[in-house]
Amino acid sequence: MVAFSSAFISAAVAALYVSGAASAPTPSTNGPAAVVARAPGVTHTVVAGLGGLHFDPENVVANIGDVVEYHYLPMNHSVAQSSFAKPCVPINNNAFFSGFMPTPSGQNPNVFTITVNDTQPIWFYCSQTKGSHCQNGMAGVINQNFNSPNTLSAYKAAAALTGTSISPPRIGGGVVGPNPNPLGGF
Ligand SMILES: *[C@@H]1O[C@H](CO)[C@@H](O)[C@H](O)[C@H]1NC(C)=O
Ligand SMILES: *[C@@H]1O[C@H](CO)[C@@H](O)[C@H](O)[C@H]1NC(C)=O
Ligand SMILES: [Cu+2]
Repeated sequence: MVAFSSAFISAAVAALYVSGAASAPTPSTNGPAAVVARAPGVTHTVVAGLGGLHFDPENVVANIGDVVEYHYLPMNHSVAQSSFAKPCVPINNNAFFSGFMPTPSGQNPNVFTITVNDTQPIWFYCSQTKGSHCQNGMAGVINQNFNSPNTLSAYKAAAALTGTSISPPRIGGGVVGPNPNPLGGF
């Protein structure tokens, strides 16, 4: 997916460059804007269970409109949304939740995708209680505020002190769909 996205962006940028060069021999006010423009819905792949009880990457920087696509490795992970203040429990009744993705081997045939709607930090965790995944570091963040004490390491430290995890009441807040690259290795 990363390779595909990069190629796609490269193609898009090349197309902008070519069209800009063809139509604008001298710099115009439209030039810089065209270069800054990016493909909508750039996809960030996050792999649940890569390197043990871990999301990889676990600290994602995404723009509004980007998509975060969660892939699942063995054994039986989920992704759920919490607040910073209360790790390992749903942020509210509308917390996004992928459901559990039991995966005996390889990658799960499904992925869970969420759309980034704003620039606020989004905290996520695996709600698997068997093995205490969240308490053992299976947590991550999208758009951490790097000027804030609310860091991922602070979140994980607080998570480790929670007794157990709670799953959101229902799957939602994102889309469960077919894995676009189920045989891709991580
Ligand atoms: C996956 O984990 C959930 C939550 O612990 C559990 O309810 C479910 O039975 C598990 N599925 C499998 C196939 O182990
Ligand atoms: C973004 O907005 C959509 C539509 O309202 C919502 O379903 C989704 O959960 C939101 N994404 C996040 C990460 O909250
Ligand atoms: Cu897990």
